[in-house]
Amino acid sequence: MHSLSGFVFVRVLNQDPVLKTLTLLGTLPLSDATAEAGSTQQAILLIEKTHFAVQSAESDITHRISELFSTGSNDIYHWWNAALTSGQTNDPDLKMSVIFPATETHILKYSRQDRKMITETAKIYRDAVLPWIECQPRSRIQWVYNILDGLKETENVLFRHSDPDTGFIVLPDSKWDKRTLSSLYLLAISQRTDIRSLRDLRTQHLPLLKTIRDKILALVPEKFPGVAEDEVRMFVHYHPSYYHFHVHITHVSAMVPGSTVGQSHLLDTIIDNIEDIDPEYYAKASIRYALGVNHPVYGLVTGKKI
Ligand code: M7G
Repeated sequence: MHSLSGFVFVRVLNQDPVLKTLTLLGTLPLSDATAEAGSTQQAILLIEKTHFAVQSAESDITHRISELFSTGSNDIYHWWNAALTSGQTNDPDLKMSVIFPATETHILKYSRQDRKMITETAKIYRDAVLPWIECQPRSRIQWVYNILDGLKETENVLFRHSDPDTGFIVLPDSKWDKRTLSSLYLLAISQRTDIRSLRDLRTQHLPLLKTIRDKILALVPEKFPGVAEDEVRMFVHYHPSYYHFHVHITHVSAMVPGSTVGQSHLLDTIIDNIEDIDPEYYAKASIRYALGVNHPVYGLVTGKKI
């Protein structure tokens, strides 16, 4: 997909004035040769206003302001709105992601919804949640296999450790703009296909978890001078959106949308819980987490229908 021509707006799914994001639902024409002429499918457009490029005396942002609209002033204080001249590839105005064709699961995930704190006991996990996870189609994590098999995003791979047990690949998360270090966001994706989530982690996985931790702490300051070892944060989501084991790696000061206290588990704490507290910690624990009420697991855990 190379263009948005033919995008037909349907509705706003979500927006956030603090994060400066807008999520639109629409349709796009199918370009597939087998598709009927004029047929369309649903598309989700995630739009975010970008952070400013690195500033210098020769090319600070004021060089790109084409118009100023005064909105008022008082004594020495002056307020304006401004319009920018057309963008450049090294200083884009928007970061956009398109999901096309988008499934109903994507639409539910990206729609504005209430989030609730709920408790998943080990029994609820075994009886209701695990069977649901096992039914998730493999196609939902096709993008992960594309990365692991070297079919997609190969130019972005920062590190590959090949080993059947402890192997993983590190690359930028699609959320990152790939330039703002204070919002650095990478992913470490395990080569193993048998760890669905935090709940599966046991003593046998400690070498994997520790290898990820140690290699990342060395890798990030080397690849991104300006980010120190003690500014690297590593965590796992429970529930994740994709049930293939991966670790989120961010700058400690990065604001991570959706990644709240109720969803993120620090990698070091996970290692400590398994190593020093109980090898079966994550099989036994009641886990309390935040979940959007559209998520199917919300209904499975609470018994409530939305
Ligand atoms: P998660 O914890 O499973 O779900 O993380 P979350 O979306 O609720 O955080 C999956 C992570 O993979 C997210 O941070 C996504 O931004 C990132 N991601 C998703 N996709 C589809 C891609 C992709 O195709 N490429 C890359 N590089 N990252 C992706």
